[in-house]
Amino acid sequence: VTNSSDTAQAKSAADSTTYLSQPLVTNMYIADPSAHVFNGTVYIYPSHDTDTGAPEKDDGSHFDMRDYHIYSMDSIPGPAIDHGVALDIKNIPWAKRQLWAPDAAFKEGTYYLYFPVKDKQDVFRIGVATGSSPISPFKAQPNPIEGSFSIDPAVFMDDDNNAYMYFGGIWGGQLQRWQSGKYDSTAGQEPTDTNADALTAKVAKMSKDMLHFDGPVRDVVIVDENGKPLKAGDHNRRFFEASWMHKYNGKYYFSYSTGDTHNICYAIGDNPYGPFTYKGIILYPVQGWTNHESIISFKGKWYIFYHDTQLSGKTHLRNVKVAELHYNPDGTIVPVRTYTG
Ligand code: FUB
Repeated sequence: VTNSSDTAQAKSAADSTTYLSQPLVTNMYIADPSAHVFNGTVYIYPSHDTDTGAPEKDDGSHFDMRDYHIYSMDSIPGPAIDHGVALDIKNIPWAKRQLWAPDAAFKEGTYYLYFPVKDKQDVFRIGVATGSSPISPFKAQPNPIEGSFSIDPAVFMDDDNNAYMYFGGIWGGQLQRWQSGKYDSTAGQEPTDTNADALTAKVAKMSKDMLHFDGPVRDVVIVDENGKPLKAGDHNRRFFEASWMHKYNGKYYFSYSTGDTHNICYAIGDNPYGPFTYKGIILYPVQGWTNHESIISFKGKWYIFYHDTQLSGKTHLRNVKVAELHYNPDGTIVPVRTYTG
């Protein structure tokens, strides 16, 4: 027999063992948090999840987002302040639907908001919008970035002021449809030969004005401990989506989601183009199908931002969280487990 107070205590105990960190924002569903430190403040550039009734499919139709809100935090874990709508799909002239995971960058007085969205032909492209503050409202360029495709842009500003965009996502993110260099809507989700090299993320150097690609789009090659590219059948380690780049002790850490196996993994390289050697899992699976990370240093500590579905229990209505990250003396990352359900 339990009374209501016993029940409340039991629930609270279950919650604390299931979720080892709590949502930063509880009045809206947000996901895909790209965190940056600008002028000593943490800004989060997330997707804004909504339920439009779009059906749940492998092509990700149920992630049917229409605008972005930006959040700021003076300290971690918050509070996170909502700065309202920063960009609405109706103000992106070439966009049709599905405003997915964004990122932001700053250069010479201008803030850049990068975003993937399907164009009028239902093909994902990557666009850019500019503003004068980290929370701006942002004004979209009239066309997508020339030569861009697929989803999940992550723009990394190196110490020498050169910027690189990492991008791509397979399955609903359409990366597999660009293998020949031209869009092929009939391409399967992944190579059928499990011993073929896995599809992988793309990287392009950004032009000085941050609005174009400067040079070719290259593969982000991730190799195993023997120097061989990861294979298509290696679903626990191969790239799926959610690229992020951060630098630690002069090394380049490329992180990503493995999608259907739900890990956030990382690989280390000596330069922004790689190759990157696979090192392990950073964040074990959370509640919900997707996960999407960003990694920053703030006030002398390292953090990983990510999402799960604690608030809704629905895969397309997500909430953002943060956990501290720790590095071993050899530069490897201590894996984080935030969900014990
Ligand atoms: O939010 C829609 C998509 O789900 C993102 O672009 C992916 O990274 C995944 O989180």
